Amino acid sequence: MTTRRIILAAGVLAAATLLSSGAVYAQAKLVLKASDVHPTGYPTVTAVEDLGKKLEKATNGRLSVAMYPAMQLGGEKEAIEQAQVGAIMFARVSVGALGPVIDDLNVFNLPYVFRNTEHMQHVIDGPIGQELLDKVTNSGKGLVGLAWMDAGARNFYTTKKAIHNMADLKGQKIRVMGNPIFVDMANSMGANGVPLGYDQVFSSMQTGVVDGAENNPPSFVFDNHYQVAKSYTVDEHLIVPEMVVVSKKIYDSLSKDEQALLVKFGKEAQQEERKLWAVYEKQAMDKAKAAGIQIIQVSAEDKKAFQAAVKPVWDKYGPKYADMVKRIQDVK
Ligand code: GTR
Repeated sequence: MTTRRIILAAGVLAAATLLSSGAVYAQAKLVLKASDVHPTGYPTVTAVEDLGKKLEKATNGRLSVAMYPAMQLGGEKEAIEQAQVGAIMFARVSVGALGPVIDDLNVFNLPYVFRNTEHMQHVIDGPIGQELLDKVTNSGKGLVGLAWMDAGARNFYTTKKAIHNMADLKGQKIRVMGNPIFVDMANSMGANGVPLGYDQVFSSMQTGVVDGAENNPPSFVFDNHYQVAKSYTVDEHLIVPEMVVVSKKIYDSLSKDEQALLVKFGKEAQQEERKLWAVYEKQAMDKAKAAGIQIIQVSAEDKKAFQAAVKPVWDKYGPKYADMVKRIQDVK
């Protein structure tokens, strides 16, 4: 155990002792910590903050949320671990980062599994979405799946050689999220996939450790990646939604009424974030254009080449999720 983990564990133990002492617990105010890699003003951050305001009002201040944005508590792997041990309540993370912890979610990490972002929204809003939230809750991994969040589609961006078609990816070192599916995806397209935490993306591009990365427009712009990567290629290889997971340890310590409030406000946060996302995505593209970023739209034909290239990824990971993939495809 690192010193930090020991301190965290000690804190959790102290909190648990306090919580179990009946009367104190009933009255005690509880500040629930939330972690997000994105800065203040980002849709996911605002949606969780607003959830916190509603919670505070509805519980007369007994519960409130303290947001730690902009990677103050580390990257997404760290956020998941902190929620698992009860050191924080909310981890808003990508399903890309959650897949290695809860394998059922990896079906959403298969390239081109969704036809478009609207299809993805219909899937997460429907029975499949609820089923996967429940899988998180019942996984025994110390997490409760509370809500989904939109994150648009992911595209490639590079610091030196712009990507007009797949051939331009050849040999380029591209940062991907820490999930083997994405490494294989990048490699199958001819690039070298380099898995790194989100906290390392900017500096790795700046120092030339990687030649580029891939992400949605808001992350590209509002996390400042566009200051080092000057071309952005719209190919939409991944549509990966995000989740707000909460610590099961803390969740279980709440009253049934409080849990119900959390679930209700979680559902509202999902819809609120979607509206904020649509505005933010457009703002990001406008800002990128205004900053002189070369925006490259891949042709329909080239997109087919990208899709064909990821066949080995589907051959390797797809069969396990065949039933679920079929159900996803059946969603209109
Ligand atoms: C962003 C996402 C983050 C994080 C990041 C990444 O789009 O909102 O949760 O997963 O991508 O690439 O690591």
